[in-house]
Amino acid sequence: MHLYKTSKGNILKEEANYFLLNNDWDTLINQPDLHAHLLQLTSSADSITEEDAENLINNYLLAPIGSQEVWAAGVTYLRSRDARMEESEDTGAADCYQRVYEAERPELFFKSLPHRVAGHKDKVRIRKDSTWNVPEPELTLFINTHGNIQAYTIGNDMSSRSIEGENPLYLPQAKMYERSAALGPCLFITDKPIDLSTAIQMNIYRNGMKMFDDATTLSKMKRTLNELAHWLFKEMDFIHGCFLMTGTCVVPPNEFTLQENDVVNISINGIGVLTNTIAIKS
Ligand code: DO4
Ligand code: MG
Repeated sequence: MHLYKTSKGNILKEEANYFLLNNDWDTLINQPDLHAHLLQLTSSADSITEEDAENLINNYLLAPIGSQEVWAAGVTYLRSRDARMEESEDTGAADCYQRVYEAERPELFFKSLPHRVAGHKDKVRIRKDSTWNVPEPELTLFINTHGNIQAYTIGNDMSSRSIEGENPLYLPQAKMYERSAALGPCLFITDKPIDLSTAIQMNIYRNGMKMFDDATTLSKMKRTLNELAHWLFKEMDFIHGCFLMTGTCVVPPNEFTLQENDVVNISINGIGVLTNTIAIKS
């Protein structure tokens, strides 16, 4: 099932049926068993027409986040390890990416507070002091307060490759700035773990022309999703649960950098498409 957050209520799509749930988002999603909870709600919630639901989703959609922090994992795919090693080869820091790729402890970093997160069709930013900018398409987990993965969404971990490539200690500046994270369009809730043969795809358009298009599957990830959740929850409590981006596996060629007004579409089969337009601080 798919759960959309809108400014006029939360829309649950379960098979061909739509329901309007006027519940507080944090309470609604942070359940011990979200799938069972939502199924139970369908018996008492107001069902609405497909037309009304689509109107709300098309015109009032918000990022599917409440008070949760957004965290991210890095270097979870070989493609990401190779890209980091290339961008940092002049600074002698390349080796740290090889080591973290092989280590038991994953790279985990704080990505965003909720108020900095963009939703579907919102603008995301590139930094003015960065010369090499890319979107990172990432399967993103919603993990409840007990540390259990309850839902999936699409994430865009906007990144400055020039700043991180200059020195890995600049990672927070490469990764954390206003509108550097996007989530959406909805939460995908299933009672089974997501199928790792699921495709993740990203394309980028400039002035209507396709500049980049590539895809892979989640099965290429070196680590398991539960392993990433487990490490994040080792010494952290999340009272409303949290979101965890799981790392990128699709990287544009090294000569590519984003420009203002580029349009980035990230799709994950079964979840949907997350679209964002690139902006620069005015
Ligand atoms: O090591 C830097 C971050 C890597 C990352 O964001 C990714 O692999 O997705
Ligand atoms: Mg990333």
